[in-house]
This record gives sequence, C-alpha cells and structure tokens, in this order.
Amino acid sequence: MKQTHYHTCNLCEAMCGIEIDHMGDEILAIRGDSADPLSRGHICPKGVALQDLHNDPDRLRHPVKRTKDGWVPISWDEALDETARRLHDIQARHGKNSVGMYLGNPTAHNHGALFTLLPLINALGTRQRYSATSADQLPHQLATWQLFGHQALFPIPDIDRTDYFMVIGGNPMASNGSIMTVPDIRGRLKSLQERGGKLVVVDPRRTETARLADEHDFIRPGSDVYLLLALLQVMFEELLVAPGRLTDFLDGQGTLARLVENWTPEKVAEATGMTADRIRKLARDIATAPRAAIYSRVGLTTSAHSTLSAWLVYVINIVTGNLDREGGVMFTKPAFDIVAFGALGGETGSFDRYRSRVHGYPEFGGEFPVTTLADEMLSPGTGQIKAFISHAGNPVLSCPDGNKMDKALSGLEFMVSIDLYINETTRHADIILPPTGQLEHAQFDPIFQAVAVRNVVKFSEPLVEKPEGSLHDWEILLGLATRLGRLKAETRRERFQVEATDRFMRKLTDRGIVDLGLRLGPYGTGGRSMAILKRAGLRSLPKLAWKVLRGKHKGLTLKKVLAQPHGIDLGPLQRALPGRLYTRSQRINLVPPLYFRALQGLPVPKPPKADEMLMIGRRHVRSNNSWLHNSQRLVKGKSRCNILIHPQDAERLGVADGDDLTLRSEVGSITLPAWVSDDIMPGVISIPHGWGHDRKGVQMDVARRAGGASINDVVGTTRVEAVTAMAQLNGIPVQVEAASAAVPEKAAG
Ligand SMILES: Nc1nc2c(c(=O)[nH]1)N[C@H]1C(S)=C(S)[C@@H](COP(=O)(O)OP(=O)(O)OC[C@H]3O[C@@H](n4cnc5c(=O)[nH]c(N)nc54)[C@H](O)[C@@H]3O)O[C@H]1N2
Ligand SMILES: Nc1nc2c(c(=O)[nH]1)N[C@H]1C(S)=C(S)[C@@H](COP(=O)(O)OP(=O)(O)OC[C@H]3O[C@@H](n4cnc5c(=O)[nH]c(N)nc54)[C@H](O)[C@@H]3O)O[C@H]1N2
Ligand code: SF4
Ligand SMILES: [Mo]
Repeated sequence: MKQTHYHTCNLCEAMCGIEIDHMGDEILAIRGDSADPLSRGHICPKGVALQDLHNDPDRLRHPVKRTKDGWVPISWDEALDETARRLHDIQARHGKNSVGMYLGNPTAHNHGALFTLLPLINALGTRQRYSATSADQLPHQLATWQLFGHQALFPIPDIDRTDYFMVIGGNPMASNGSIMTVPDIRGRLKSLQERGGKLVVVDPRRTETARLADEHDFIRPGSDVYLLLALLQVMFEELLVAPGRLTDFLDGQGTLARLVENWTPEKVAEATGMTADRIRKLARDIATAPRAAIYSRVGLTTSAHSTLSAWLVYVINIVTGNLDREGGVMFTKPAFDIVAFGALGGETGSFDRYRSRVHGYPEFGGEFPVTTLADEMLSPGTGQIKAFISHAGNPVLSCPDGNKMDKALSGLEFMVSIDLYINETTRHADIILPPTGQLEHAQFDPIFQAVAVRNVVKFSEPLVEKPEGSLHDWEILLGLATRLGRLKAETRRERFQVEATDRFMRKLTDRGIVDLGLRLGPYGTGGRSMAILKRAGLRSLPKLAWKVLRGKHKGLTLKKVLAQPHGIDLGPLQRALPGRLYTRSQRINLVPPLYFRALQGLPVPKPPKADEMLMIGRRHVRSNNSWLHNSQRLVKGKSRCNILIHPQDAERLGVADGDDLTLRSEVGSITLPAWVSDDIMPGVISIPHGWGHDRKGVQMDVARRAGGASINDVVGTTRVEAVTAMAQLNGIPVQVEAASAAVPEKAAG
C-alpha cells in the first residue's frame, strides 16, 4: 500500500522538509513538503536523489575487512572487537597520541553520531584529533568565541527582515546556505528585493547568487581583509559608526578606530581590484541601511587572512548596530540549545592550549588543523599517528595535498572507517563499519536548528525500520567506545564507569537525548534541572536524566515535536543580548588581543603580479563535497568539473572553450577542460572540489566514470593561515597552460 512519509533532508544545511511516497522500502517519489514551516516546499535535486543513496548497490550494508583477496564481509562483533583490539594495542605500544581521528562533514548532520562522539573521544584520549572544521568554518568559530564567548554562538542573518544583505565569500544559491540554514534562498532573496531591499555580492566569480544581486563586485581572491579594513576606516572617518544599544556592553571602539585609521580605500584599491570610490559607497550603504546583514562564508574562511576577515565581518555588523537587531544578524533560540549544553560541558572554545608535534600548529577546540594530518602520519617519532579512524570524511579528496594523504594513509599500521562507501579514503582502511543510510535513521538537527534563519524544531522518524543486522552511527561509535574502555580500564571503578555509560546510552538512545535536550531547553520547563546541571556540570546528567524524562512536563517534549511531522515554527529570531553572551564580563570586546596581534602581522596589500593565476573553488547545487557523485541523476550530462577561465586569459594561453588546460603547483598537476566565460575575474580560475574518483580501488561505479580530477591534488599543505594554520583552499597561485603545450611531468623534472 502506498504511504507518505515526512522527513528532513540531511544532505546540506538547509534542512528541507521532504514528502516521500513509498511502498515499504520502495521509494516512489520525493517532493518538497509544502507544510514544512521553514522550507515551505523547497527542495533541490539532491533531496530527490536521496532515493539513489537509499538504493545504491555500492553502499555498504555490512562491515567489511580488507584481506589479500580483497574485501570480505565480517560480523559486527568481529569488526568492532578487532577494531578496538588493534587500536588499544597500538596505543599500548606507542602511546595515546598514536591514534588519529578525523570527523567529516556529515558527522554534523547526524545527531546520533554527535551525541556519542564524547565517549569515544574520552576512551581514545588522543590529542591527534582532526575534522573538516579546519578546512571550513574554524575562523568563524574562533571569532564567535573571542567576541561572544562561545565557539558555536553564531550571529545569523535575519534574511526575512533585512533591508541590505551583503554576501561576501558565499554562494547560497548553490550551497543553500551555510551557518545560515535557509531553505528556499531564491524565494527569500526575491522577497527582500520586493520589499525594496538590496542584495550585494562580493565574489571573484559572477555566481548564481551574484546573478540575482542588485550589485556585484569582483574581488581579488584573498584580499577581503583589506576591503573590510577599509570599510571600517571609512565608517570611523565619516562618523558612521553607530552601535546603538550595543554600546552598553561594548569595549574596544577606540582601539579599533586607531587600528583601521591608515587602511584607507586608496591604500587597498589596487590589491582588491575595487575602486576607492566604490569601497566608500559600500561603507556608506552598509552603515546607513536601516537594517543590514553582512554575511561571509567559505570564500572568506578558506582564503588568505581568514582569521582576520571572519572577525572583521562580525565587527562591521557590531559597529553598525546590526548585531542583535531585527533585520540584522541575530542569535537563535533553539529548542535543543547546543550552545548551552556545550557550555555545560566546558566546550565554549579553546585555542593554542597545546601544539602539534611536527609543525607546532595550535590546537583549536581540541583539534589540530588538517594541514598537518598527513605529516603527523608520515613523520617518525614519539606521537606519530600509526592508527587512524575516519568518520564520515574523505580527506583524500577534501584536504590539501590528496596524494600526500594517500601515501600517509597507505603507510598506517591500522585504519578503520565509519562510512557508507569504499571511496578514495576508506579504501585504505583495514575495516569499514557502515552505518544505516540517511532514510534508515531518525533525523534531528541540533546544529542546523541552532543556525537557522527562524527558530524551528522538527524530528523525523526513519522512512524504514533499521534493516536487520545494521547499526546506526551512534551504536557503532558507542560500541567502539565501550570496547576500548573495557580494554583500558585498570580499576574496578573504571570498569564500572565504562559499563554504566554504555548502559545509560543504550537505554537513553538518540531519541532520549533529544527528548532530554528539548525538556531542558528554552521551550521546555527544565529550569530547575538546568540550574542543577549548571552547578554540578554534565557529570550529573545520568542521575538527573530519568527524573527529567519521567517527570510531568508542560513545555516542549519529543512527543509534542513528533506530533507535528512537518516541524514546529517557533517564530522569527529574537533579541538576545547581552544575556546570551558567554564572555566572562558579559560584554563584547571588539579587539581581543589575538586579533590585535594578527593585525600587526598583516602584510601590506600587494598588487596582482602579471600573469599570476589564482585558483578558487566552486559549488554546484547537484553536488555535495566529494560524496554524491554515485547518483546518475546528479552527475548526468556534461562534466561540471572544469576550469572556469576568463576569455582574456584563455586567449593568452591559446585555448578555446572545451580545450584541456593543465594546472601545476609545487605539489602536483591536473588536467581539465576549459570553460571560457567572463563570469570570472581575469587572473582567476574556478574549479569545484571533490571530483576525480578513478583512484585505484574506489568502489563507486557511477562516480568512477563521472570524470574530473581533484583540485586538492594541486593545493599544498604549506600555504596555511598565519594564526590558526587552517587550510587555504581559495586563492591558490597555480601555473596554467594549454595541455597541448604542457611538458610531461617526468621530462620537466
Ligand atoms: N579545495 C577545496 N577543498 C575543500 C573545500 C573547498 O571548498 N575547496 N571545502 C571544504 C569543506 S567546507 C568541507 S566541509 C570538507 C568536507 O570534507 P569531508 O567531510 O572530508 O568530505 P565529504 O566529501 O563531505 O565526505 C563525506 C563522507 O561521509 C560519508 N557519509 C555520508 N553520510 C554519512 C553518515 O551519515 N555517516 C557516516 N559515517 N558517513 C557518512 C560519505 O560516504 C563520505 O565518505 O571539504 C573541504 N575541502
Ligand atoms: N550544492 C552544494 N551545497 C553545499 C555543499 C556542496 O558541496 N554543494 N557543501 C556544503 C558545505 S560543507 C559548506 S561549508 C557550504 C559552503 O557554503 P558557501 O560558502 O556558500 O559555498 P561556496 O559555494 O563554496 O561559496 C564560496 C564563494 O566564495 C567565493 N570566493 C572564493 N574565494 C574568495 C575570496 O577570496 N573572496 C571572496 N569574497 N569570495 C571568494 C567563491 O567564488 C564562491 O562563490 O556549502 C554546503 N552546501
Ligand atoms: S537544499 Fe537540497 S540537499 Fe539541501 S536540505 Fe534541501 S533538498 Fe536537501
Ligand atoms: Mo563545509
């Protein structure tokens, strides 16, 4: 019998509600759910392709082990036991830090995994932790921690009420928003313009978002920091700085004014590729708009000087009085308040408490930057990574210098991947532990509900029962944590603790944690329990949990959320300051010392070198990082993995549209066809990341044939951001030539 199921797509951050017609396990159709209060029926092609993931014959359905004769299926007990034993053995011989762990992007989309990471991290006790954060949003998190006291307290553009929306280094029309959960961005931007508001885009490419914009400025990759400093200089000089009610809890205005004093538009114009007049106009427009939201994303945070740039964008929002203002950038009030829970666990943020072994890079939030991951595996000595865990990540394609990463992974003593596929990264694993697929587990989004442009809450049941003999991500992570814990426990007390945590989590399950979080959250009525937690810390949670869950509750509970399968609208963003601040003083210091120092070290802007080509990335609505290329529906047609290049540059290089170009850097070279168009700045080329699946051993049939190459084979690991050592993935200098003219690599050496 045909049934309809409501779900939330978890492929990107937009949290679109979807409506699935199905007969048991057979999916008949996937549409946007028009009753979803946030996405209002919006869906993109990836949402429809969830059925391809669900049915993909290449998706692993049971644990596999690599042997001389290839991959063989093994039982869960065997797989988990052996994994724990190997990890424990390596740590016993080489110390705790000999096991490395990397968490990829989908970890953030999987509530079960998020909830069970802590026991595994505790059981491992390694400092060799990594994640996609340092190839993505680290500078935003550093800035929110420094300014607002919490690494997850992000100001979100109040896009539905703003009059002036500036996007700098983001392309939400392709990405569907990031650290800004905003399904149906097109509709929302249209409404902005219909009510007389303006969309302004600053990007080296005329992107899909720029095409809708009222104004678009090309900017030279990596020069945003100079533009932002000049915007502030104009604002101070022309007395446009007006923080309004924020002044009551704001420090450092005088320092900031002095710091930006010399960064005049004239000084930065050539380096940015924008005129001084234009920069002045932008500063005045932002400052005089009744309500403005300046928003930046990966084009800024993965470029040169990303630490400073990310901070300056927030600073501009603050000094123009747009922080915590309706129509400006605001904080959410999420039903499951991960910000508050993070604080209970002491996870408000940290930086440079200790440094990495090989390059001395600073820790951030308990992790080292991915720019040193391969070197930590390759460089011998105490603390060398000998064993590795990858969870929902594909560092061979997503981290700088994929070939080095390949080499590093192939030299490990042991590797385990918790992943759905045998891909570029997991092919190096000894054991792969595949979790349930996207429609086989429940869906709740503690992270993305906390960064959405409206306060909403929703919990989706799985489409189908968990298939016999499969495990959810959280069960795998907990299974590993418990087994490791058992092997490590030395005292009776420690053994008791391991079993108690295991029992607690299995009894509670992912649903219990959601329920608990909702009851303790701002719409629950767990005020007293929350106060106890605040005093006693998260350690008291197990004791408190059952009391909270079994008690009578007037406020929000999981049951109430489940009764609304389309989700519950909790209203527009609301003012929250200064109460929401986590800084000790409950004030905002505009210029924390870290940024003061970083600014002293900022080099003077340089005009572009003649003939220098800078490579930037590109996202497309039919793709998602490295892992959705096994859906025929999404990859069909002409390959999108090509080199967008300006006609002037194409002419200089003697290539026409479709001809092959070879890119070279100090670490590698790739060849791809040219896409000649003036949608890109002269001197800049743009290529999407995450392609090139024909590496030996990849078992993704459609992806293998989809063509393309990985740009991270050209991006090296030495170009790191000065403060955090996070990856620079945009604005990479490369040599470009017609493939016909390229000297083969060997002969060139
Ligand atoms: N050059 C360049 N490089 C980039 C970027 C760029 O713009 N340019 N972007 C960077 C950014 S922003 C990011 S976030 C990273 C992403 O980098 P990664 O997170 O390392 O890579 P993904 O391509 O997202 O790979 C996700 C993996 O998770 C698996 N997976 C999917 N769902 C699940 C699940 O529910 N559970 C488990 N266990 N596994 C699952 C998939 O099979 C796949 O192997 O790439 C970064 N790299
Ligand atoms: N369809 C799709 N959606 C996705 C993803 C995907 O791969 N595909 N990935 C998801 C992930 S993990 C993330 S983090 C988000 C990212 O979300 P976004 O940040 O919106 O992603 P991008 O489309 O890469 O946008 C970055 C923009 O920065 C521009 N840019 C590059 N260098 C510079 C620079 O130096 N200065 C300025 N001003 N601009 C620059 C690029 O041209 C590009 O338009 O998207 C998420 N959503
Ligand atoms: S925009 Fe597409 S991929 Fe993102 S949540 Fe919506 S349907 Fe899923
Ligand atoms: Mo990302």
